[in-house]
Amino acid sequence: MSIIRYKRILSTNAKAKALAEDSAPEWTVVVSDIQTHGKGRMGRKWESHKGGLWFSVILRPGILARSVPMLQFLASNATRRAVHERAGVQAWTKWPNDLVLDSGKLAGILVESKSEGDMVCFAVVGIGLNVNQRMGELPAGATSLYEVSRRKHRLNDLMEEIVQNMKKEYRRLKNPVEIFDEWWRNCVHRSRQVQVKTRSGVVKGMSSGIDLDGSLLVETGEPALEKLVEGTLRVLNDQSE
Ligand code: BT5
Repeated sequence: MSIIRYKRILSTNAKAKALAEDSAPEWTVVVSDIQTHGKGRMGRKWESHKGGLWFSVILRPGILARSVPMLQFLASNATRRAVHERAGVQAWTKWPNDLVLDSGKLAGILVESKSEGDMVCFAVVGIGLNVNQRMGELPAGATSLYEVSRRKHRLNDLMEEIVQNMKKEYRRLKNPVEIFDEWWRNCVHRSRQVQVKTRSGVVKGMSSGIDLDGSLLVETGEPALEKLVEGTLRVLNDQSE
């Protein structure tokens, strides 16, 4: 694994994409102390002050373009396990790309890729993990490892563990059922009532599973099952919400 380190950068994903276009090998990692234009999904901003772990990994997985969402689930599993093993914190996965604790959003993942025909040329897996920031340094609705464990963690150890876990998970891409199973077993909204805002409206119902293409299955009763390919999810506390 070759690691390229910055003190400050616009976005590690943007840099990793440029390097991948320039033939950088698989498992090249770009990491920065600060991102000035950290990216979330759908043009959202990712706040990336000092104290968090902001990095991107270049992959050349040789998979079909339609299988790219799998990488998001693979990276979530790898990050969840590293956080447990290295920091002793038990986080939950949340569809489609978050790790959460009771106190808020701990991490977000942004996968960007380039395809030729049906096949992926490269994918960049960007991981943002709130580590040593204190409450006042975090955006609303966010939490950090420091906030739950009350101790500082080494960013580099966490990053190396996440990348090692991704490497271990990599061969599962041929049998993604295992990736989705692990993700679903640790999902915060498994069989719970949820509300999902999608581009075409709001869907409410019981979150009942993940399809092999990464879609969320929601039992609404009208029709019985909706399959959502994108959206922003909120877990409802009870059926009356
Ligand atoms: C994500 O988007 O959760 C994907 C975030 C990926 C960030 C990594 S950092 C390394 C790499 N380089 C990049 O430029 N990006 C990747 P999304 O699901 O759209 O969530 C974005 C929303 O999360 C924002 O609209 C805020 O509400 C919230 N948010 C922003 N910064 C946050 C933070 N540090 N912690 C928790 N929540 C945050």
